[in-house]
This record gives sequence, C-alpha cells and structure tokens, in this order.
Amino acid sequence: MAITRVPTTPFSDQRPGTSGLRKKVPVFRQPHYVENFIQSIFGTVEGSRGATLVIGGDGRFFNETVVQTALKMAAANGFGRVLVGQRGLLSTPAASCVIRKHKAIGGLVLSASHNPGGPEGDFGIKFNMSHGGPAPESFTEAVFKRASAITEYKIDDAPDIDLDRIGEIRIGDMTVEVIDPVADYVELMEKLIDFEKVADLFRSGFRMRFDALSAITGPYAKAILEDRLGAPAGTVVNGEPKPDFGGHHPDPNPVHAHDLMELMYGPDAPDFGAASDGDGDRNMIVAPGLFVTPSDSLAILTSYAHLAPGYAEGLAGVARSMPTSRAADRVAAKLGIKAYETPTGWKFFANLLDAGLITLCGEESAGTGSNHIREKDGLWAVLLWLNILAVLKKPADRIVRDHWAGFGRDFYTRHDYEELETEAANNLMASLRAKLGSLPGQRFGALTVEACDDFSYTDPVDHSVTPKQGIRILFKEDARAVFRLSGTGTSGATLRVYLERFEPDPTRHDLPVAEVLAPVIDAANAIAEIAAFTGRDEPSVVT
Ligand code: VG1
Ligand code: CO
Repeated sequence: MAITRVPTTPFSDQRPGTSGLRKKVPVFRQPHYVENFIQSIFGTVEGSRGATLVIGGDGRFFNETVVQTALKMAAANGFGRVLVGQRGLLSTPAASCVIRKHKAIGGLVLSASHNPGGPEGDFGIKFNMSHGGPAPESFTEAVFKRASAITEYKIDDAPDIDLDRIGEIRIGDMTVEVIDPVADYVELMEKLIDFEKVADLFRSGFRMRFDALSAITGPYAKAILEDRLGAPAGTVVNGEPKPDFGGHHPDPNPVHAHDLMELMYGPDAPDFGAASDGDGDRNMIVAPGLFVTPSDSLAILTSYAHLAPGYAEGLAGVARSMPTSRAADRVAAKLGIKAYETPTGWKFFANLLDAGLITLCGEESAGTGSNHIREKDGLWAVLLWLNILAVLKKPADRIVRDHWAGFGRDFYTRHDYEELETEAANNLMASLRAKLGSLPGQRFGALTVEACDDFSYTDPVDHSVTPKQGIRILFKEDARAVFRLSGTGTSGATLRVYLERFEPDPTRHDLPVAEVLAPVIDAANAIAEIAAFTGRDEPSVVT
C-alpha cells in the first residue's frame, strides 16, 4: 500500500459557516471536493504526526463514503491512530466526549445537523479541537485559506475497511480502532445524572416519549432510557437512524416534530416529551400541553441543575447566545452567578467553559450543554430534565409555570425566511445597519425603540473581537427584535428574526404567544421592511 499525492485545484466555496462546511450532497460529490477540504484541515492541525484523531458522523447519506476517504487521508497525513464509530456513526456530543476522553488531537464530525439528508439533501464536515469543541474562527479561516490555494492532497490507496466490526485494523502505519459509538457517552452520563432516581421515576409509572426523528440519537436514547433506566420499550420512537431521516427534517421544533406535539397536546399525553436532531446535539422539551422554549429550558435547568450529582456544587456561571431570551440571565442574577452573552454558534462557548467561567450554556435554537463536553448535547439535556423531575416530583408543566411566576415570562418566537435571494437578504441587513443611528426614539405602532446596535463580541478569555453578529433592537416596552442571517443554510440566504417580550405579571402568562408578540412582530417587520426587500409576506417557518 502506498501514499498517493493527487494533484487538485481549489474550489472557491469552502469557507466554513456557523458550524463547519455545509453544502448540498451533489456539491460534496464533485471529484476532489471532500479530499480538498479534509487535506486543508489536516494541513492546518498542528502536531498531527502520530496523534490520535476521532472520526464519526450522523449516519446521513454519504457518511460512510466520507469516513472511508478520511481514514485513508489520515493515514497518508501521518496520524498515528484513529478512533471511528462503528458503521461510521458518532453523535456530535459523543464525538466531543470521545475526543476528550481519549485525548485526541481533534475530530472530524460529519453532519449537516438538522438539515434534511439523502442524495439531494445536505452534508457537512466540521473539525473539533482537542477540547472537543468546534474549531474557532482563526482555525476555520486558516482552513479556508489553504483550501483556496490547494494544489494536491495525500491519500493512502488501501482498500475500504470493515466499519461494522468493533476492533483494531491498520491502514499503512496508522491504527484504526472501530469503537462502540454509545459506550463512552453512557459512562459520562452516569457520572452527571442520578440514574437511580430516574429509574425510580420510571418504576413509579412515569410515561415519556422520546422522538429520535430517525436520526442518530435513537441508539443512544434506547441504550440509556430503555435499557439502563427501565423506561418501557417503545418510549423511544423513530429510533433507527436512516440515511435520509425518513424524508423528514430532523429538526426538533414544533413544526418538524409535529407528531410529538400532537401527542403532547392530545388527551393521552404522557408526562414528558422530548426530541433530538440529526446529529444529536439539539433537544426539544414538551410538557403535557406546553412546549417549553429552549430559552426557558436553559433558565429552568440553570435553576435546578444542582439537583443532579454532576452539578451538586452549583454553577460557576451561565452563557447564552445573543438571540436567546434573557430568561437565564434572570436566574443567574438570583443565584449570584455571572451571565455571558455570546454570538450564535457553539464555538464561542468553548473558551468560557475551558476557563471555568461557566457551567451551563444554551441557544434559542434548541441547544443546551454544560462543561461535560464542548458541544451542545440533546440527550444530556433530556436526562437533566428527568433528574430534576425525579427530585422535584412535580409535573413538567407545573415546573415551567412556577418558573414564570417566580421570574416573569419571556414570550418568545422566531421567524425564519428561508431560501431568499442572497442579494435581497444582504440588502435588507445593509439597510438595517444604515438605519441604526436614527432608530432610537422612533415609534413603531405600540412600541418605541430605546436602543439598537450590531452585536460585537469581545471574548473575555482571549480578547478576540467578532463583529457584526446580528442587529439588536430594544424597545422601551421590555421587548426586543434581533435580525441575523443564518450561517448553516445551503441554498440562498435565510433571514432569522428573533422576537421576544418580557411579561412580569402572572395573570398574563397564559395569553397566546402570538397575541403578546403581535406588536413586536409588526414593529420588526416595519423597521426591517421585510416584505419590501424579500417579497415575502409570511415567514417560511415560525418556531
Ligand atoms: C443555527 C442555529 C445556531 C446553532 C447552529 C448549529 O445556526 O441558529 O444556534 O448553533 O445552527 O446547530 P444559523 O447560523 O443557521 O442560525 V446544529 O445542531 O445545526 O450543529
Ligand atoms: Co445539530
């Protein structure tokens, strides 16, 4: 077996976004496209000779092909050892866990997360660093630079390896270890969550449904919820990962997880409902008759995390992405811990976690996590909820309502305008930026702009500055609208509009979300002139 140096020419579109490089599968299937990008990553990683690398993905279409290619390229590029999940599978949180536990130099995580899969669907490649979290922008920019000037890549001409069989095999001088994708993750969960208490909860007749949306979390959820914690068989539904996720969006929100929503809002709702996304890092929590917004979920977990063994000593601090509601900040203030506000995307949390400044963090897009790994972790969030439910012995909806009564309610919704013309979306944002100076003091319907800015983040640990992370408009009436363009889409541009309003009065907490937020939605539409710029009267998805 020999190492081949293959001449190649650059692709101009290999700049990673919010979470790695995401493109349509046909784009990734162009000759050399995958190899160019992986070579650019390997060229950027320092100290790779002889080091350990982790490889795994969410099992979507094209996953195994890229795993085989990456293994042969890792061998040709001098890595000493690769840990790869059986059948090429690793959920994103499990990949982070394996990188940390086995002191790997980093990992290739193959996923387009909640985006649809299949031959015409989406694919993605992300590199995680030795701390287990997504590479920072300094790294991804260096990868992009290399990819833009690449002239050759290195690959071993070994045959494909058998990814089904757990055990060791060699490619050239490199050892490949095919590992059980679930084992290390289960071991970590056992340290953080009181499995005994949660098992007691299930023994007492507690009923839940976990919808894995035919994505990667199925095997993890079955192993933990059904096999270890004794939840009845059938608690996990859609538990077999499918390469095209059964043709659905594996996106755990009320729109795409509609079956779960119907069950939880129906007459025979179980006590607790949850779902996870394509790569297992997101979570959706539904109480009987009540969808829990991810922003509220982060706040509630911040309040009660100390009830789980992993957090018994309390929290160092909490962080949320800027568009996430301020509910967690209110809890932090009460606990006397610091709250941080970061740009969208998990990579910004890693520094805060590494420095010990925060213990929990989360995003409005259904991501919640802690210092146990450096990715968001869907099943972990569900287990922490179960631990809290088992200790408080209160219904989930009661916990949420009591939380609102104590802290006030942050009414929240997000409007996504998908597949816009890139130019129209850029023009809308540019026009908004140009208006920032003149908005304060202006009235839009029932609301008056108090302040506005383009969010710029200064990392408190390494002092790096990340500008232009979204336009924030604060209204005097304790409401807020945030505008930003998605960095994970694969066709055209997606405008995200985040809308919220704080309501301290408990007698108003059961009002319909749409009613409370109508004035904020109207003001946001007027300020950004969404219809005029995009030609759309309605968002594509409302969550
Ligand atoms: C979206 C979410 C963001 C999340 C990112 C990756 O990014 O808004 O909160 O971190 O997806 O999540 P964007 O740029 O499209 O808004 V995952 O579960 O898709 O890796
Ligand atoms: Co995801």
